[in-house]
Amino acid sequence: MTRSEQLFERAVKVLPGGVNSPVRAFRAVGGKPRFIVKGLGSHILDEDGLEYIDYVGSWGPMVLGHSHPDILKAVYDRMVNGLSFGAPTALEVEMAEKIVSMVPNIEMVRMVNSGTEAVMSALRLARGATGRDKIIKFEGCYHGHSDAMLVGAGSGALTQGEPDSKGVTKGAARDTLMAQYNDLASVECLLDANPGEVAAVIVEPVAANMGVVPPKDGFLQGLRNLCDKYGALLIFDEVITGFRLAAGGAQEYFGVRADLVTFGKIIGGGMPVGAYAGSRSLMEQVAPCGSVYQAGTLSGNPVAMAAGLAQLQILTDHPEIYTVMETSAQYLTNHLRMSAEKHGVNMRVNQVGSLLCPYFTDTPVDCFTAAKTSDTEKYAKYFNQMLLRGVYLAPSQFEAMFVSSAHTQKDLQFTAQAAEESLAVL
Ligand code: KE4
Repeated sequence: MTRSEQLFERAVKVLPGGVNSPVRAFRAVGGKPRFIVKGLGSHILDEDGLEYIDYVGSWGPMVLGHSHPDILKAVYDRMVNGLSFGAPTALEVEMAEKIVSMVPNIEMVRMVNSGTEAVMSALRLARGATGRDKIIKFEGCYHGHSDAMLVGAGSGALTQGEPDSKGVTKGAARDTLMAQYNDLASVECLLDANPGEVAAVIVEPVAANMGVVPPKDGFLQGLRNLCDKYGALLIFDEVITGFRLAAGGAQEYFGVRADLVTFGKIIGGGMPVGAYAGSRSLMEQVAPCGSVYQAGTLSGNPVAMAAGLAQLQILTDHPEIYTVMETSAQYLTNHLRMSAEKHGVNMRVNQVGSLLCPYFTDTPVDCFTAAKTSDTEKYAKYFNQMLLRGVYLAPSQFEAMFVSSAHTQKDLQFTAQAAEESLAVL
């Protein structure tokens, strides 16, 4: 038995499925998960000494790669003075100021501890601010595991085929309406059918939990216009796209204004962090200055702030990183397409910025229905062939490949070669 297998045997006795988050269990791709012991730059090392080029990157946070020296130093320098106080620290102010300076259309931020918490809180604020109950989300989009969002959810829920989770009561799900991504008519139909009742439309500006599905031209602006017409708030869930597509996230990248924006992942630099942000008039409705309650023991934790701030500072100081990452993702996309064509494999590759996803289908993937035509069995074979060759991809068809600034030209060439060999034997 390998060390990972030994650890997994122990893990399944004390952790549901042997993991602390379902997608990590490799159930969609077969085999047993690799237990990771170290990360450096674009590479990770497992317990058996096997090294991989990492395209999961902790599902997005490691945009600069693993163990970036500036981030590690910031964490060390902070932690030697204490880990958590439950009292204000200067770092929380600096983090909020940093986010406000980087992201368009926001004046205030509240820090929380995960993307789930950020979304849950933003939805409560939208309902409190509008006095309306209903929320429109998109089938296949994932916004964390709060009850109201586990309806037609993507990511791990979709991976294991249960987009509607047990344990979510009818009452909790009743006010969640489902639209289709890239289909404005499906949104207007719901707004028309629920006049004066929709508090917000929440959307992933790039749907990165059904693989990677870009917004069609006009889709996001169309949502903006519909929200203005029907008096609903537009929430951009930027837990993935925030600070990844651009320093200002999807609002900057697509030039569309949201009313509330949620963040996670990158702003923590690898530590548990989430945030939601918006105008002063909206955010000052949050306790203690407003009547929308939200709280958290470790919200704004100084060590997490130190890690996140260090990462955001590097992104601010080196805007060229965004071009480098997009170019890297385009290189991989082009080589995947060429290799698939050469070996007669039905594959569509979607790419936006540093996000990409190969789908095993000959259908253009521009919506959730199309994403589901992908041959997930073939994806599993591809995943395992790549893993064998030292390339660590998402163990699910319905996740993104995350390119970082740490992926070198050598990594990209190695990955392209591994993909060529893998597709040849599918
Ligand atoms: P967390 O609670 O996992 O920090 O964030 C939830 C969330 C909210 N919104 C979006 C757009 C997200 O992608 C996520 C979480 N992303 C998944 C990966 N697709 C997390 C990985 C996992 O669940 O293990």
